[in-house]
Amino acid sequence: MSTEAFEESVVEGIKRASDHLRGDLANELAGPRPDVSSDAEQLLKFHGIYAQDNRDTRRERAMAKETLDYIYMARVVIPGGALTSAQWLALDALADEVADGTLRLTTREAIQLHGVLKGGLRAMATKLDEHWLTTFGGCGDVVRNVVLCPSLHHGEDDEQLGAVATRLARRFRARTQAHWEIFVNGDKAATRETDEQPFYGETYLPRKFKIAIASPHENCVDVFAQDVGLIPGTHPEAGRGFTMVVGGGLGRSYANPDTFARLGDPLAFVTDDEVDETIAAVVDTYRELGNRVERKRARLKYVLADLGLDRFVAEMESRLGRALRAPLPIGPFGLDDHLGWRELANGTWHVGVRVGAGRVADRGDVRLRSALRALATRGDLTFHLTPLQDLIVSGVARADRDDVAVLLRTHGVRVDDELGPIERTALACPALPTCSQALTESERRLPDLVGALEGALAQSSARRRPLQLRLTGCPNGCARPAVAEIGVVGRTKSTYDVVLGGSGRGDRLARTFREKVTLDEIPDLVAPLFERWGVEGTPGESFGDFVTRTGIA
Ligand code: SRM
Ligand code: SF4
Repeated sequence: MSTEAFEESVVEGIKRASDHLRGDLANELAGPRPDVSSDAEQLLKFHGIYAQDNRDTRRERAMAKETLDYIYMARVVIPGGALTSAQWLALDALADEVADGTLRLTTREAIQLHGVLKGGLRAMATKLDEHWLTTFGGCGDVVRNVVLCPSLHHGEDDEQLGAVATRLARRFRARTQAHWEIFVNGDKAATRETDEQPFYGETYLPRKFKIAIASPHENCVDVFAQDVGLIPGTHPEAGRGFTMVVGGGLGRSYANPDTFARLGDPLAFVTDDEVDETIAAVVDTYRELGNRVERKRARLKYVLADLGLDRFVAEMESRLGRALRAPLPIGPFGLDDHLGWRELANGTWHVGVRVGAGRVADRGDVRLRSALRALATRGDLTFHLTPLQDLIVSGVARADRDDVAVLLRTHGVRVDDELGPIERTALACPALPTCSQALTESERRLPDLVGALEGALAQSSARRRPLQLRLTGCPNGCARPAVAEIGVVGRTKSTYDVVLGGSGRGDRLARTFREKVTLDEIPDLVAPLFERWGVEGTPGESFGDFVTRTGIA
């Protein structure tokens, strides 16, 4: 696929001229305007910051010819998703000091601060830095937050696997002082890293690049939706390592039929010693062959789709100077939402808490944010984010377990069996009012949709069988609806497409069931399917497997 005949995208030029991601950001941030230029918007992304405006007030302000309500979203990268109590408290404080009073846990184990004003960005970055946190690399054309199945922290599989995410994050972080210089403190930055980009070069990657490490037992990270997915295993000759999956990605665009969701292909088995250099070879191949003209078609999955796996393997082998080892067979995966109380091998306990579209807030009787703050204040706990937008509080001593349970209950936080069968694993992206790409509502309508679908389920013969629902405000697919048992995807201002048939284990794409329906219509559309699933489904058969086996979707 040659792109030489076409002009590179504007963003490529902005990156090249940016002096390693500086551009004119320092001046623009210091200036009086609440917004920034479009060039600065692109560069800010590399610093983990999105320029947005409050879409709830956009129309009315534009009609009144008033300045839009410019706000910023800042995404804190947390490789492997683990935070100390002190870090949690710092983020919690920032939610009030600079943001909208909430923390938003993401589907990639990061935390977003929403509604930050331009004047608050430096204070935010400085406080994050004091707690060994950063937004740098949260967005932009680089390797994004490295996701890890939370069970890999807990010694259920292998204690050392928890460190792999941090190691990879360090290995693939862009080496420029720009962030610390612009947002934190120039002098301090000089003692950190150099501006050399031996790995990324001046134009970084064609687009974002995502890595996740799955448990060998279950697929909460959606390993087939990643640019590179790693599944731990033991090879009969090579010993311990990972089966590597490449070229997954779920975003697509209605306007561009040449875009599509794609599951990753098993590429190779790599030992722990080989994993860094093999991922580097994948990233290098992508850096050279990825599309730098059309950003909507710039992801690694299109390189795989266009080249084919065999030619991709040949590219990899020529870069590595050796043959790749064949991958081990994958799965079948089980299901684990990581919720509820569990005892660890070391005798401590952890509790997985359902957050609900990742929004940590105090709302009505449910004072989740206060509960988590109170827990963090108690001391030495670890807060593990999950790829299902939830949180595991770990390190609870046996003697404290009851106290923690009471604390959660008195704050209105329901755990485990108290959760509904769809509510339990439902995901939604933020969409309106912050996301610039949103066609429809998502997070704000999730509770209504869950309630209506659980009502329909309860009235069917399937009753309380667990069911995976994922809702997004557009086909970019940030809550991964393309692999959901029921995916609901914003289509027009008031309608959605419904896809069905993901397996719940992330290894099958869902298929279109209905197009352009309203959210209110969906429960009636799927209710007859719930009834058939209850009556005709085989024991233990998931809804997604049922609709696929019976050809409904
Ligand atoms: Fe995403 C863009 C939110 C995970 C595919 N995503 C966006 C932006 C930044 C909108 C924008 O470009 O202006 C959204 C910010 C909205 C807001 O106000 O917060 C946004 N994406 C999210 C989060 C917060 C959703 C969530 O509910 O948690 C997730 C943050 C992840 C993180 O911590 O890094 C998030 N996004 C995903 C995922 C799921 C995943 O990675 O596991 C996907 C599908 C997988 C994939 O990459 O294919 C995803 N987001 C996209 C895309 C489509 C990319 C493409 O290949 O075309 C966009 C659009 C873009 O990049 O231009 C996008
Ligand atoms: Fe925004 Fe679309 Fe992602 Fe939802 S799926 S957050 S609407 S880009």
